[in-house]
This record gives sequence, structure tokens and C-alpha cells, in this order.
Amino acid sequence: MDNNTLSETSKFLSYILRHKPAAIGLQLDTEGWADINSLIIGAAKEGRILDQAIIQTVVNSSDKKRFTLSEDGQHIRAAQGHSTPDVDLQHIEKKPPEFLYHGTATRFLESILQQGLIAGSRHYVHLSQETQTAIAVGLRYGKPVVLKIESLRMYQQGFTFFRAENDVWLTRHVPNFFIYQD
Ligand code: HQG
Repeated sequence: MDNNTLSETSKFLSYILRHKPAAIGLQLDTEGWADINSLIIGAAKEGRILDQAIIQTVVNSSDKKRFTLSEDGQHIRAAQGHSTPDVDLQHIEKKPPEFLYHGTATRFLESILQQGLIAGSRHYVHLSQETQTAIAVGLRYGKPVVLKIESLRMYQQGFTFFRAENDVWLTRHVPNFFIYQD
């Protein structure tokens, strides 16, 4: 499979497994799992040809380990990033490191420094342990800027943090007084 097809298929799977399973008549369970056969059948109805091998290739080649296969190999889910209300993935709660980072675009700064970081349409605010990841995330929306979050101080004050299967850190909201421009 060439890189374009790979990336396009990965985006399709992200869209279906995080945001709109109903677009292909697919049902996810509350932990976000989809039956792979149903996924293949649903996709085919929309003219998109998938099979086990293609799905396996996308899962294996995902730089961010976006997808997880179940142990029986018959189910797949997105590791994080959901917006669909069907899913309430029980991420593992974890004590965060002293600082975590959030990449965004400069044009969102003013609003973020006023309201703090909000999850928007997703279930959580996404944070990373390294600044490089944050820069790449910020680049998606324009000129990137990296925000440094006082995650340990938040945790000590009762905020909950989770670490997804692919090491993305999640929390519900980051008030502005824990946010610094790096
Ligand atoms: C911004 C990708 C104005 C926030 C990445 C972001 C990530 C505010 C945008 C994952 C705001 C939401 C998630 C406020 C937050 N005012 N703007 N108060 N609070 N924002 O895409 O974190 O490649 O929903 O800074 O790697 O950018 O898809 O979240 O710019 O891990 O696997 O609102 O998506 O992963 O955008 O990205 P998103 P995100 P994948």
C-alpha cells in the first residue's frame, strides 16, 4: 500500500472510530470497540474496500499508535480522540509528570489564555510529554505555539489525568492559571 492510501485510510478509520461510526451504520461499544467484520461491511457499502490485511497494515504503521486491536483480533478501537457520545472509554488514571505540553496555533492563544484549554468537541483536552509532539499538533491549525501546563500542580489540587494506550495524556479542562507559554 502506498503512503497516500495508508494515510487516507487511517484518516477514514479515525473519523469512523472517533467521531461518526453511524456514517457507515457501525455501532461502537462504550469502550470504543468496533467489530472488524461489521466495519469492513459498513465501509464497503460506502464504496471503500477494506480487509483484515489493510486494517492490520494501518494499525501497525500508525506513527502515533492511533488504533488498538483486541486480543482476539476481531475488534478495533481508536486509542483516544473520541467525540462520539456512544463511547465513554475508561482511560487509565495516572499521576502526571511535573509538566505536560499542548500544541496549538497562535490564533487560539488569546481565547485559551482567557478560558483555559477546553475539550471542544472531543471528550478531553490532549496533552503530550514532549514538546516536539506538541509542535506537530499545533502545526495542524496554523503557526504553532507550545503551551506548558503545570500538570503535577493540577493533580495535587484534585484534577484527574489519564494516559491513553498510545501515551497521549488527557484531562477534562485546564484552567488558564496552570498554562504558560513555553
Ligand atoms: C484549541 C491529533 C480556543 C486547541 C493530535 C486545539 C492530538 C481552544 C483545538 C489530537 C481553546 C481543538 C487532538 C480555547 C482549546 N479557545 N481554542 N479556550 N481550548 N483550543 O483537534 O489537541 O493525528 O480537537 O488548542 O495529535 O489539536 O488525529 O484537539 O487547537 O493528539 O491522531 O482547540 O488529534 O491526533 O482541536 O488534537 P482538536 P488537538 P491525530
